[in-house]
Amino acid sequence: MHFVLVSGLLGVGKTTVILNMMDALYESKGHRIMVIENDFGNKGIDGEVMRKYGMDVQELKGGCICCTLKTGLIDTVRVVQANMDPDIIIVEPTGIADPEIIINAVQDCSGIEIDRLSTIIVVDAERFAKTWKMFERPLKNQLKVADIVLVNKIDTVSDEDLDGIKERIKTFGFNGPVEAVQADKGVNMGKLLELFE
Ligand SMILES: Nc1nc2c(ncn2[C@@H]2O[C@H](COP(=O)(O)OP(=O)(O)O)[C@@H](O)[C@H]2O)c(=O)[nH]1
Ligand SMILES: [Mg+2]
Repeated sequence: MHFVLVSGLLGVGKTTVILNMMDALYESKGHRIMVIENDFGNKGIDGEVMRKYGMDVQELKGGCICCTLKTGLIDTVRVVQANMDPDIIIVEPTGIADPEIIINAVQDCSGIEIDRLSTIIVVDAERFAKTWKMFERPLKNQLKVADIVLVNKIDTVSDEDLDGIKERIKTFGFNGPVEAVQADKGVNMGKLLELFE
């Protein structure tokens, strides 16, 4: 099972990215995907959406999985794997969750078989310039475990702003792939799908 964490601050577009990925992964590649949601933004992945992809959604109630629901997440992943055995489990934690804690928790847990683990970090191009100072610490924590960074909402910024954001991400210590995307229109999402080859 391929465990995929889609992390990033509230409103950056995590759910939009996941919906876009599911279309590509399910419809063109036929992967069986399960999404575990711990983020209750205005745009949720509800049971109806998951049933379209042949699965039922699991909602974790009661807050952030990295703290209060750490064991809740583990149990959920274990049950999902045992009962549904999907090819891919995608977890969307709340914006404030530290992805490293989640990764350590699922890796250390017996009863969960993970062949592959990928961490996708999403940042919001529109808000990045205004918020990076305030969120420097959580951003650095997220980048530490990222396999790929998506700079989302590129429709809202200039090329110059985008260069500045990429530069900042580098100075934060991330040297992996940084992709500029517009998730709500599926623009430039190809590189992300390479994670699933
Ligand atoms: N302009 C623009 N808005 C986007 C894009 N992707 C997502 N959004 C919007 O950003 C908002 C937050 O998206 P959502 O996926 O719910 O973010 P989450 O909280 O990280 O899951 C929604 O209103 C989306 O429609 C994009 O590429 N461009
Ligand atoms: Mg969301």
